[in-house]
Amino acid sequence: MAAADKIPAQTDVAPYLTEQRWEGYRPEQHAIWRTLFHRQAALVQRRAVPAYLDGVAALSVSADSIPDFRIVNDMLGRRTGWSVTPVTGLVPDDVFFTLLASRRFPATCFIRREDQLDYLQEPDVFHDLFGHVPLLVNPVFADYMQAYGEGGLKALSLGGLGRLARLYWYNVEFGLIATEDGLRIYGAGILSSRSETIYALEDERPHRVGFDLMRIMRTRFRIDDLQQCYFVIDSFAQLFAATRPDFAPLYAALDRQPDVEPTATEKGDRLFAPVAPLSH
Ligand code: HBI
Ligand code: FE
Repeated sequence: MAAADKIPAQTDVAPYLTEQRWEGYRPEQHAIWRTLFHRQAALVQRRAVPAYLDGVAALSVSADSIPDFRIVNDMLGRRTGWSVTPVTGLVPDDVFFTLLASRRFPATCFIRREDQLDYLQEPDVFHDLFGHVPLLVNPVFADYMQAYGEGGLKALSLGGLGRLARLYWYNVEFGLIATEDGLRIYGAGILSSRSETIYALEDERPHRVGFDLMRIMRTRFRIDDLQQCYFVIDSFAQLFAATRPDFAPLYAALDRQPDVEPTATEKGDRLFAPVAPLSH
């Protein structure tokens, strides 16, 4: 991604920023957070990458209440210089990338309703704070996310946005990582979903393919169901190193290669077996 020499005219992020107004949450809303937190914390304990669990502990994101961004930011700022920036909802791509490039993570403030505990297509505060923010405590991942924002701004001017969105999807949202204790989860879309946390690691159906940058950028994805394909990195350092070079020649090369369906495998794929079912 790198070399942010073609950043487009300054994007105005201000219209999309909002305030969290933590005092305005109702008790029922904190209760929804608590329910989500309790059931998910138990599941991810043995399934998430240790760096993620370290982040949860460091930020004192807990079951007690919806996190107060001011308190999270105090801690996060001291660790890696990132901050959680409250936004109105899904923001346009240029706004999203501009915020990431300046180490601000756009987070939604609303929490899902009681009848949406298991599934929600748009990001809410549980997805953003429980799923995404803990890994921003990790220095390598923190730098990767900033580089992704810079690469995104560049992709906008190179027609590479669709490719780069796939990279985000298959890593930041739905990534798996091979650790010495076996496969673990680091993608926020998985970590904030009860059914996908179990399915992504333990189900026989989805493919689990070893990280390959070009393979990822050729692979389509669906946003309305459990994934049919996951990609497995060896380390955050591997991810960061692989995405450091200039992507312009890669986008050009990809225009001459066919897309891959998420249900398909290819010659050369390094496939991982699911992990043995965990009791809880
Ligand atoms: N906005 N709030 C928010 N959260 C996202 O994850 C997000 C977004 N806007 C755009 C966007 N993601 C995508 O374009 C990226 O996946 C590339
Ligand atoms: Fe997300």
